Amino acid sequence: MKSTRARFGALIAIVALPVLLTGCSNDSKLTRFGFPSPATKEGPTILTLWQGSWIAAGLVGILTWGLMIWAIVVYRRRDGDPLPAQTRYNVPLEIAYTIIPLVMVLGLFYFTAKDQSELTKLSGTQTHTVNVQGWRWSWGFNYTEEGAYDVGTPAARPVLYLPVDEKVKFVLTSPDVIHSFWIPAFLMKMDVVPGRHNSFEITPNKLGTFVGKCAELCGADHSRMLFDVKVVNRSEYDAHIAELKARGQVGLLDTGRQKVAGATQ
Ligand SMILES: [Cu+2]
Repeated sequence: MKSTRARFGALIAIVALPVLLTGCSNDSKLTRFGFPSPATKEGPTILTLWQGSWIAAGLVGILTWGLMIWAIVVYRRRDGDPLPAQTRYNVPLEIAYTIIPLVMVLGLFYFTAKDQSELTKLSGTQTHTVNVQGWRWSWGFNYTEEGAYDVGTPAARPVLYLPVDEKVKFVLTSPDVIHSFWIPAFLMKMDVVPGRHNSFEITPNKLGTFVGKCAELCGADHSRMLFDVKVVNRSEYDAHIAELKARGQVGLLDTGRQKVAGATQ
């Protein structure tokens, strides 16, 4: 019996070790459970929710698998053992395994709802507003305050410029079907729904070039709905806007697919 307990203890240690190690080491893809390093001020809130959910799930998994393996090993039928008494309809046990998962689901719901309402709140204090238009099969960006736009095609992916450390509000519109505006490094995505103006605010705080894509299967060329995001200094941003204007991309984009003048609300 003693050796069985020792083996069980070793098993738990092996299962728990990666979890404990990931909790102790520095920031890496492993400790982020596969998430990219957040490139926005809001990113750490989303990352913490993701990590917390995985750690909670891992602990529940270890406890559940541990108890199962323990029961299987310690109480296994040995040669000559009679069939044990078969128990069923244990009401306290059934109440317990109804209530415990309910509490866990409510816990996950509470933290998710709390963070989500914080992340989708519109403060109205943004410095820039970008009307993002997604259509089959590319994207257009209206820099509303600046009065300039950029537009892409699947072959020439558009580039969204954002100044670092300045809050931007995205207003998402679609003239055709549902798309989803996703910049993985921002740890945030939102559906682009025809007939709706979905919005969120974000403050990019890392310089660099990031990939953006459509995250809603929208048809044959869905996978070609790519764009780049360049988070740059303010001077570089202003220069880019001036360049768009010099190319004649002034005012609001009207691709002929929809009226966008009302998309700044
Ligand atoms: Cu799409």
